[in-house]
Amino acid sequence: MHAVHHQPGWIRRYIFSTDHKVIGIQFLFTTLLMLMVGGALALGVRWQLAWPWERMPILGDMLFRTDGGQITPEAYTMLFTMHATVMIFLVVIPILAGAFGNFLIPLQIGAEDMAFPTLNMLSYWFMWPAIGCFMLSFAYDGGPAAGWTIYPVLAVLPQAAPGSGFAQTLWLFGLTFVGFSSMFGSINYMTTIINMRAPGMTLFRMPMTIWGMFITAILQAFALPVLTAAGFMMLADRMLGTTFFIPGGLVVNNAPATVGGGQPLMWQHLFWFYSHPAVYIMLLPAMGMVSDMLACMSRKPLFGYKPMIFSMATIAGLGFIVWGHHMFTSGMNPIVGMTFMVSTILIALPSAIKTFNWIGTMWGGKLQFNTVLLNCAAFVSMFITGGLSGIFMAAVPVDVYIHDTYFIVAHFHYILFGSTLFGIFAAIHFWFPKMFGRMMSDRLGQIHFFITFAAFNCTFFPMHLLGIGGMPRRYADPYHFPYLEHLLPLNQFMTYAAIVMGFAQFILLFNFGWSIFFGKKCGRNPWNSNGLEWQAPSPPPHGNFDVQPVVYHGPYEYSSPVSGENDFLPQTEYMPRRPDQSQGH
Ligand code: HEM
Ligand SMILES: [Cu+2]
Repeated sequence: MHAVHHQPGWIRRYIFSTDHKVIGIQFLFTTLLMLMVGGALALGVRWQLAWPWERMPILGDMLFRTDGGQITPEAYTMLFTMHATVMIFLVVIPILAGAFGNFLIPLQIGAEDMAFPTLNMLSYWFMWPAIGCFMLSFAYDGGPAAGWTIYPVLAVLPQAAPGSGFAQTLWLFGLTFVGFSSMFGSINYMTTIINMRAPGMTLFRMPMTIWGMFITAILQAFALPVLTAAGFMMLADRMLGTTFFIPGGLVVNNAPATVGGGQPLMWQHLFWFYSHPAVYIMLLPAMGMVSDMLACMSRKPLFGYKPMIFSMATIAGLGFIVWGHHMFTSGMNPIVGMTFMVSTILIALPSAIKTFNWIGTMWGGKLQFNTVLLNCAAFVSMFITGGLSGIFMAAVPVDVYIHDTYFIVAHFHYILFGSTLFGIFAAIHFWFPKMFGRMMSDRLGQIHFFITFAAFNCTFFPMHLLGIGGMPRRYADPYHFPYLEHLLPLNQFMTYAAIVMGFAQFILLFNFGWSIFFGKKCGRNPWNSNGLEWQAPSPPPHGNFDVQPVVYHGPYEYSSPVSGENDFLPQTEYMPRRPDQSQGH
């Protein structure tokens, strides 16, 4: 199907490669590295909440020497700001779209590569200036500290707080670079999925992974420009003297009153107009991948394929009209609040359809109890938990009480860690054989899963209780308030669990690194799966397939009566008519 590819040099092949598989794996390595950085920052946050104002062992003397080895309140603010920044912008978004999107899209639709390979390469390389800006920002006054939501005026006026100086400017540049990276990816994914599908790969024969990536790319393309523009406006406020977000007459830190007629609230609107859709950017690809893996590991067709697609599209559409649920307590008109409340609660409907369909897929299936299935099941159950707390918060009267408490932190960790990250763990184990031609150890995978799953729930479930008990998020010392003092032991328990969870990730990294070199070699289709990617060699060569694949049916023909003694039927195999249909009645 394609001419013999010339062999480019080592640098063009592995560093500045335009091959979607190499770029995907580059994204994977980079984001796994960033996962460790983000995890370390989180442990810093947990240390402070468990043992506030105590000398931190080993690291404390290195990092906070002038403060007696203690985390300072400014440093605490920086820690949670950068933890969220790293996890959202350098781990979850790029691992889903950048790593798995890149690796899987061309393979699953039967294409040789992406539509714009050079743009694809740039999308990876724009991550590095972003990482550079974010990391460099630590060097200025201890790092940016306005939270990942960078609300004005804290984030706009350099005199507002120590971290609001040059560190915040660097943060905004970092955000701009990841924004470019994501946008390059989105354009590529949309074009590739629309234009480069193999013969026979109609839209409704595409695996759910592709649907997830496709809908995410569209979401990204519509939502991201708003954030980018808002980011430029804030940069202009900081550097060029505009006052988009700066109100007049404000006195901050005894400095002279600010001049300006801007609106700090406008930032919140623009930010959440991007960042609510962004939470689906952080979820839909994982939903897609889990749907594919669950069908394979249950040896059953995906329950309700089209409803699954339509619910994803509905979630994405509704995602654009719910941003105000982050601002219920900002003084909005109750009628507006009610509108946002209703639209938000509506999202529970398509979410529930998806949940029931995943359970329906597993129901009565021949469940293969391996690392992949376990992580997928965790994805589904943690999504239910996180979704339920979402409905609580969506109700205005409830949210007025729990807004900005640890309840919120519980909610989004159940969704982002409990579901997305477990989905990613599953995807790593599932597609690793295709990436490297070897299997990861299932035993190590299961050990990693059980420790992480137990520790995850011990760390995050109590956050619901803290929130209902009134513990605010983002306070360096909540125990300063007598009504929160009794929460200290629970916080210490959570920190122990978080430390166990952090160390358990070394099992994953070890399994990953070891298996690249010493894992059991595998053939093309170790999971007996139907997707096109399993028809290519493991790992696929440059250009992917040895013959142009032709698609005859959807990817979920598991245990079908027509598949003969195999319980699966690859998309490239012709599907004979069912015996009852051939009778002609
Ligand atoms: C049934 C679906 C969901 C509902 C009803 C829902 C509702 C909400 C509401 C009302 C808030 C704001 C609470 C407050 O700050 O007072 C919120 C916060 C949040 N949600 Fe959800 N949510 C849902 C699903 C999701 C999903 C799927 C994700 C991510 C993949 C997610 C991620 C977040 C994040 C990150 C925040 C906090 C942002 C911050 O303040 O830093 N949510 N959610
Ligand atoms: Cu939201």
